[in-house]
Amino acid sequence: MGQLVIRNAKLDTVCGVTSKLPQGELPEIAFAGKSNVGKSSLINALMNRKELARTSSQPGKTRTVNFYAVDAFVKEEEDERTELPLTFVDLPGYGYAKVSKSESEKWGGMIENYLNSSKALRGVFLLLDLRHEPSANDRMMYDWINAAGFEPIIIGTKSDKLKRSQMSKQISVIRKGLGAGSTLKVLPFSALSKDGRDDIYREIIRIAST
Ligand SMILES: Nc1nc2c(ncn2[C@@H]2O[C@H](COP(=O)(O)OP(=O)(O)OP(=O)(O)O)[C@@H](O)[C@H]2O)c(=O)[nH]1
Ligand SMILES: [Mg+2]
Repeated sequence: MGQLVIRNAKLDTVCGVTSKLPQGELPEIAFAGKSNVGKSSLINALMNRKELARTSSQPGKTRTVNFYAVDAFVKEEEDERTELPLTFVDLPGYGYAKVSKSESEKWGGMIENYLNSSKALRGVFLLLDLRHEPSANDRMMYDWINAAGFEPIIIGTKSDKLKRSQMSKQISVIRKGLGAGSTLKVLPFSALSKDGRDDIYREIIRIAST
């Protein structure tokens, strides 16, 4: 399989609770997960940009659905190229305690509506902190993704905070917590070291080319 090369990326559309979702034609890859899990950091790492997606030590930073236009191609063997323009979708983080219940319900509605109504959505990555057991909200998001007809791919974030020897145990903890079997993909990733990025690029090529 070829290698994904991202030439350029820019923030294209920002949707609040009341905005109409864009009707883009390019394949959309969405990133979901609780607040502070590392969605924006992952998207920056994938786009090779330090701060295109805003990150913060303060949770609840991304309160909108942000669409990034990604100019990419797949570098095949023999130096051949296949253009693969994409849209990355940074979903608002859930489970942030300081947000009122009514506001977090609005976000939930926005995420669920997006998952069920986007015609261009091809795949959803669900980010979970590799160190922790999935929460009730994580399980709900996992169920929403499945219910919308997508096979979630889990990214276990902040892998730099774990010893390599602890990783496979944590992958089992995550699968068990979600009630999933060994076929569920769980990819460890670190935004600090970029470890695991190539595996995610490979999944993106697979998702976007089918
Ligand atoms: N050590 C470590 N820290 C990380 C990693 N990824 C993200 N962080 C840190 O975790 C915090 C939250 O990261 P964000 O990328 O803003 O998280 P988010 O999921 O976009 O959060 P919301 O926008 O609130 O939903 C920041 O302080 C990041 O620097 C990682 O792989 N390793
Ligand atoms: Mg964010």
